[in-house]
Amino acid sequence: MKVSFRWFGSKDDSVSLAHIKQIPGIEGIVGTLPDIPAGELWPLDRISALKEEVAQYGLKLEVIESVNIHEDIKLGLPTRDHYIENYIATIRNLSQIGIKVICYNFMPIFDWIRSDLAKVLADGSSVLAYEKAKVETVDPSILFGKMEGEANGFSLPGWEKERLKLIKELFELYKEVTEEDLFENLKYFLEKVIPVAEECGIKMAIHPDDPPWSVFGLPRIVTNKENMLRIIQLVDSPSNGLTICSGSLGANPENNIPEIMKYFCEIDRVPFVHIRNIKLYENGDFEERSHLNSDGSLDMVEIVKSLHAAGFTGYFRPDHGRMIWDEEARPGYGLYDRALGIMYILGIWDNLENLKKEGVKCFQSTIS
Ligand code: DNO
Ligand code: MN
Repeated sequence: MKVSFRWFGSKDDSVSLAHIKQIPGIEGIVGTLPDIPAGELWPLDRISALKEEVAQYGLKLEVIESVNIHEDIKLGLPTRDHYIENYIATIRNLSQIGIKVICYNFMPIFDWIRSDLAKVLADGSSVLAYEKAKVETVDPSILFGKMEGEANGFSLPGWEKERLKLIKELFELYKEVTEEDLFENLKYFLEKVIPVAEECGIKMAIHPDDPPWSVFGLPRIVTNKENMLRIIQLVDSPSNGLTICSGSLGANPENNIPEIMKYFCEIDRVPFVHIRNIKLYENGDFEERSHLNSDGSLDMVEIVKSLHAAGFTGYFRPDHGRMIWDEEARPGYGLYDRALGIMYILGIWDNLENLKKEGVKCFQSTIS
C-alpha cells in the first residue's frame, strides 16, 4: 500500500509540502491543477512543473485527483467529442510525467454534497456533515452560495464557479437524463478513453458518488457494488478501475465496505482507495469523524484487514479530516487530522504485517 496525501498546489492549499513530508510513512502527493476548467487540456509544462515542485520534497506524484469530466460528456451532447479529445490528450500528457492513476467522478453538476461544512462536535472539532432534511428542502443554487461562503475562502473541489454559474441551465438539461442514460454516456466515454489509458500505462479510477444516492433529482450511478461491477464491465480492461472511498459509499449502510474493498481488490480493479470514517444516524443524516473505529459507524479495522488480505498494493490516502487544533484550511483538507488518520491506518497495517509474518490468518470474513 502506497501512502499518499491530497494537495491542491502551493497557491490553493494552506498545507505545505514541507509539512506533508514530515508525516511518517508518506510517499507521495495526490495532485491536481485546480484552475483548469473541466473539459480543457492539461498542458505538459504545468504538469511537469507540479511534479518537479513535489519532487523537491522527496515526494512522488503518481496520482491525479481529479481530471474532471465536462458536463457535455455526462449529458451525452454532440459536443462531447471535443472534450473527450482533450481528455485523451491530457491522459497522454500525464503519462509522460509518470502518472499512474487518474481519479475522476461521474456525478452530474456537483461533486460531493454536504449541508454543513463546519459542524462543531462535542470535543470542539468541526466536520463536514449531511442533514437529509436540509439538503432535500433547499434550492441547490442557494446551497451552493452557502457552501462557497463557508469554504474559508477556498473554492471547493468539484464546485468550480465557472461550472456552477450555469447551474439553472444544467438542471434543465439533466431533466431528461435517466440513470440508464448516464451509464450509456459513461460507456461512450470509457470506450474512447480506456484504450489510450491502457496504452499509456495509466489506470482510470472512478470515485463513488457522495452521498451514494440521487440528490436534487439528479441521476447518480456510482452508488453500490452492483453498479460498480457494471461500470468496470462497460469496458473490460485493467485500466478501467475504481477509487473505493469508504466514507462516500459508507453513507449507505447497505454498502458493506470491507466486502466491497476485498472483492474489487481481488479482481485487481482498485488502483486507489480513500479511507475515512463517518457517523451514521438512523434518519439518514451523517457526519465525518476521525479515523478511529469507535468514533464512527464504519469498521476501519475490518476495512484495512480486507485490503491487507487482498494484498492491496495500490495508493491510499486519508480522505476528509476534521478541523482540529485551530487549524484554518480548506474544509476537510487540513493537515492534522488527516496525518492522524494515516498513523492510525498504518498502525493497523503494520500489526497485520506482523501477524502475517507469524503465520496468523486474521481476516475473519463475514462475507457469504
Ligand atoms: C470525497 C472526495 C471527492 C473526490 C472526487 C473525485 O470523498 O474524495 O471529492 O475527490 O469526487 O473526483
Ligand atoms: Mn473520497
